[in-house]
Amino acid sequence: MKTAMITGVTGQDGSYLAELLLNKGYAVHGVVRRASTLNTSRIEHLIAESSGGLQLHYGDLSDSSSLRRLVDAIQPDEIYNLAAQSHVRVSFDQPEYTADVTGTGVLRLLEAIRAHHEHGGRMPKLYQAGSSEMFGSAGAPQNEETRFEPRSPYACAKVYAHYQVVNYRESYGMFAANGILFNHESPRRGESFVTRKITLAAARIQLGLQDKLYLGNLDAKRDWGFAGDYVDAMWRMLQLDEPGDYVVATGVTASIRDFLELTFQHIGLDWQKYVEIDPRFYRPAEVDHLEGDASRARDVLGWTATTDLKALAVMMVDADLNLVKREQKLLGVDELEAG
Ligand code: NAP
Ligand code: G4F
Repeated sequence: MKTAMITGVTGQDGSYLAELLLNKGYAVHGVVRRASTLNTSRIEHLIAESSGGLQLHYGDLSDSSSLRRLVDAIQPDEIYNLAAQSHVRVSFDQPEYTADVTGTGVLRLLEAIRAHHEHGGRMPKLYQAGSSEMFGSAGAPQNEETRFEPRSPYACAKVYAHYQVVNYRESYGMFAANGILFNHESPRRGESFVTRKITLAAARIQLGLQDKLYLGNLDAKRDWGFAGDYVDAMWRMLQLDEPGDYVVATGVTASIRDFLELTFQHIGLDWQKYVEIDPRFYRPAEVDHLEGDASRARDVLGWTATTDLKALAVMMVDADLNLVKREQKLLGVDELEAG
């Protein structure tokens, strides 16, 4: 049985990856940062179902001692570093914090692995969650040969992490792979990312709980895939004999307008009646066009995306309609009990 350690296990990708690895028979250890409210809602079902499967540990990418201690204690075969301050707009408000967690945090993890190995431990394989955001203003389509032209503190931090991974691979013979993943979404996507913000608002509008949806730039284009597909690519990268860097994408790009169209079409409404522009959601610098060329992932990993944008939008809206209906029902029950 293989042992995996996942940082960022409470996030969207962490939850899908933990499921995938548990299904493959791995012992899975997740790193959770301490919060004043529970942050394990996406993995609650895994903790309950998998006695001896998913085990959680406190740790933080800003705390090297916790990373070192966890690598020594868990002795993983594979480490998936998914933890990050992952919101691009927020990175403009918190640039130092983003650099520390999303950038230097990766260096701390690499050092924890190096120290573990130097003190007689096995060298685990490492997956680093890189991002298409690193391409920034580079022309589309983007692949592994495309120059990084980052346009946000988040993207700069990811570029730094990318090159540290390459450097540790070359300096210490570490098996460390950079995934360069394009946007991927799901019903578990954080509610402040644009796709989920749209599908949740559409569900609330449909059920009469919301009148307006305020958004920023509708012209940006993204290459959106399904998160469940993308964690499989992460796993495949660590099953190879040689480490490498891989773009993971659908190859199809669409604008925020297109996503609005698909989402509202599904519930039979005209998005233009509900959406208003709020400049608060504009960014100091925007990434206009992301469109990935994932030929290397197809040829070497045998990976391709299975879910197109329409299917993704429908999956997300339907999940949000169910979620909002459940919330309404619970509220009704509570009100009855209170009354
Ligand atoms: P996400 O939902 O925002 O999850 C981020 C995870 O990182 C959460 O578990 C979060 O914990 C954890 N985290 C944040 N700061 C931390 C810290 N200081 N120490 C330890 N853990 C910390 O992100 P995601 O969409 O799953 O993405 C996973 C990774 O892929 C991220 O590195 C992201 O930058 C990268 N990426 C994502 C996409 C995408 O489209 N989703 C594309 C390319 C790359 P809490 O739950 O406590 O907040
Ligand atoms: O959904 P977003 O916030 O995702 P963004 O900035 O592309 O970043 C995501 O994908 C990256 C991969 O390329 C990841 F590395 C990163 O961690 C994250 O998962 O914004 C998408 C687009 C942007 O152009 C933004 O300006 O949507 C535009 N947008 C328009 N109105 C909005 C809004 N974005 C957000 N979050 N909220 C809005 O109201």
